[in-house]
Amino acid sequence: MRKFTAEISPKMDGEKVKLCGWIHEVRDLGGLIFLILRDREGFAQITLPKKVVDPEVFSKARKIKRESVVEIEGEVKAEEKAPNGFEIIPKKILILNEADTPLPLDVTEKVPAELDTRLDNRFLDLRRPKVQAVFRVRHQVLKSTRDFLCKEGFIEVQTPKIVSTATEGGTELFPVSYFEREAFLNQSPQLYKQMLMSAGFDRVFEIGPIFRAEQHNTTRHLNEATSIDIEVSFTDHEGVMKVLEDLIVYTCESVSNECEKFLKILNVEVEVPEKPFERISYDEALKIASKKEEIPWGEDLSTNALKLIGEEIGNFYFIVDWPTKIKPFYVMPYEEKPEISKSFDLMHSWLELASGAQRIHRYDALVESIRSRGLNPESFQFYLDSFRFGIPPHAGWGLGVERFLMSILKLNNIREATLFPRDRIRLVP
Ligand code: AMO
Repeated sequence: MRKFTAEISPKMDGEKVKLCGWIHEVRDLGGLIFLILRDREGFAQITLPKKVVDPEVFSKARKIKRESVVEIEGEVKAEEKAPNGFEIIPKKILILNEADTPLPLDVTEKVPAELDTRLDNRFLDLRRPKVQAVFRVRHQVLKSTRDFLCKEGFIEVQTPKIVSTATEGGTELFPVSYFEREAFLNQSPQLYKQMLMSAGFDRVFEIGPIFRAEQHNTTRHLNEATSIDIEVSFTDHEGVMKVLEDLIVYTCESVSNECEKFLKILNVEVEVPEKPFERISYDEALKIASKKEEIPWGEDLSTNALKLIGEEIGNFYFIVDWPTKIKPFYVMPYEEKPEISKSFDLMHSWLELASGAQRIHRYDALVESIRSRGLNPESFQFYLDSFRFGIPPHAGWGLGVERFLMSILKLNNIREATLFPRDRIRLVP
């Protein structure tokens, strides 16, 4: 019997309905009270003319505190002047939970708040339709990702988050105490998704948390992020770049078609990019950057350099063929030119959204590569063993969900794309 506000229309004039939600606003005009009820899907105006409604209901409405949770039963009345063309004349108002005063944050957004105050009171901040809209789009991004990858024959997996080794370099690790040993929170499902190639899964994906002890507090780094990871057997970097391109286009289309209401609230349009995405090599990227900044070959591209490249290339594009020494140990070097690797980053303007590569699949070469990074192959034995008894050539990538949302929704800060962000200073809520 309970309906969402969005399920009610002026055509239902005269029908009895039950609505549940929060009291967004109270407007008391003496002989007439308007309550604005908010639920997940929108708003409804509850109109109480003193002469028409039950006196007990009227006096209850007068005392309701904003953001209290209520259940309202009443009759739909088509009313041109009301938002969405209808109002509800209540027969019964039940206060299910009364809100305290004063509210630490104004849900109606009439009083603006700083991001920190918003995040401190995130449960209230998330009640704001504009904030909630981000997470409705996030839901659609993840749903369409699953749909797409399942359709392409990928198997969804979950790998351990408590692990014994680093994968993406040793400095960004969160240690945890694991009984009498030290363990870490996983930086990436990298080693496990590769082991599943040895296990014969052929094509896997995982959507899960990655943990990075990033020291710098930036608008594009989180300490706990969500990554969409894939790994594919019997293919190379080109093969998985195509999967990534197809996924981005599929997801943008799906968000653009299914999230119209939320995109309107956010006042953004999601552009569906054209395939294939432009590819520039690391060397070409350096050349563009050199107009402003001389970056020695073999060093990472600075944010300023990426901004310049982003301006020139724009939208979605790949930077390919990175120097082997600045990529992780598992990345496959070109046979004929081992100083560069079969690796790529997917960019949106200046923001890195994903990185991936073909992997080294020969045991000896992998041990050598681990050593060359100053790491001890013994710590990786559980992983290395899976390369000794038959592993296909394989490739994969990891795509940051929050970064992807940031780019399509044009958000200024990655924290806006996370329910409860973890950063250098924030551990609660
Ligand atoms: P990489 O370390 O580039 O690659 O991570 C992949 C993607 O994850 C996102 N990401 C982050 N997002 C927010 N805050 C962070 N601190 C953060 N760190 C990473 C980014 C990034 O592009 N194992 C490889 C992937 C692979 O080769 O399969 C990896 O983890 O969007």
